[in-house]
Amino acid sequence: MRKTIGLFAAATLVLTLSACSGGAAGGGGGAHKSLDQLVVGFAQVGAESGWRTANTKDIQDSFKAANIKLQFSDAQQKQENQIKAIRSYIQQGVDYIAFSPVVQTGWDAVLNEAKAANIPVILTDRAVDSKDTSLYKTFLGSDFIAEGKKAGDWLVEQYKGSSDPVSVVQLEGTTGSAPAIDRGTGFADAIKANPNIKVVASQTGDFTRAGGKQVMEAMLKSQPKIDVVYAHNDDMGLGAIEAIEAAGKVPGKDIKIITVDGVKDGMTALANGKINFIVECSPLLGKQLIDTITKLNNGETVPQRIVTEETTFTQDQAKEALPNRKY
Ligand code: GYE
Repeated sequence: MRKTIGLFAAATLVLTLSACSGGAAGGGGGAHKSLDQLVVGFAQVGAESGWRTANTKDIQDSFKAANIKLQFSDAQQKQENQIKAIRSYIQQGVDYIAFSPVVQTGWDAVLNEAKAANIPVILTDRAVDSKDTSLYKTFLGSDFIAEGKKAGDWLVEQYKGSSDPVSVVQLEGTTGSAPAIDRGTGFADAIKANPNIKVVASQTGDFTRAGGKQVMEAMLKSQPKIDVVYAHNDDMGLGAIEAIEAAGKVPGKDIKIITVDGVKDGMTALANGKINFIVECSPLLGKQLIDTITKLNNGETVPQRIVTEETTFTQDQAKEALPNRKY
């Protein structure tokens, strides 16, 4: 009898092992577990903006609703903290790792460690510039180049038919981050056929309100003429509004303001006429992340890139959208 049980146990072990290695193509280490047995480690960038706060809340709420255990860490916008968090998730042997890379470069070593441990990685919100795409299962989030382009297209449209010089100052996001690089590229591309529209100064405000205010104060002093502010997120635009008002100018009138995100404070400023145009970037990535994990866990393959759908808002559209805005 004991021998029979022993043989049965051995056969089960072989079956389990083969199920694991078979599932590695799709779901890696977690392929044979049910969702409520999974542990997912999420390494967040920080809490730098209204967007980030909404993103964190949406991810935490989505995991709760799906009954999947979430280990969450906040890197305070430092890459070394994010790498530490990812290493500790690898050590704990979590089933999946998701993270929003604060900057684009410098991830290959830690991602190779996750791969060696057979833990699938999902990039949310921001991309890495690694050539080796086998280091992550998918990248889900916005198309930041398209966002920058929408901002530039709107500006070109405003000055259509005029060749008067238009001086733009740009408040960049975190240096080296995918959204800062791509929103700059998309915008430059959209305005390049109009030599009268020029970016006269461009500096990072690190995606924070305080950063945007500080940079704007300095630019108001150093630039003889500013017609337009293009801020890579709402928070920096809101900081710029404070600086513009303190300098005795009217934001939205004396100086036009374009931002990206569409969080509540940004949309309120847009509805009140202090911002002129917002390109939406949705922070609600929780559902997509859960869907992706569910698919991988079932051994299904997922596309290498999942793009979030987004719109843009004028002042009138903001008034209309505000009452139903979730974040
Ligand atoms: O636009 C900004 C945040 O990575 C898309 O990060 C995100 C950006 C977002 O701090 O507000």
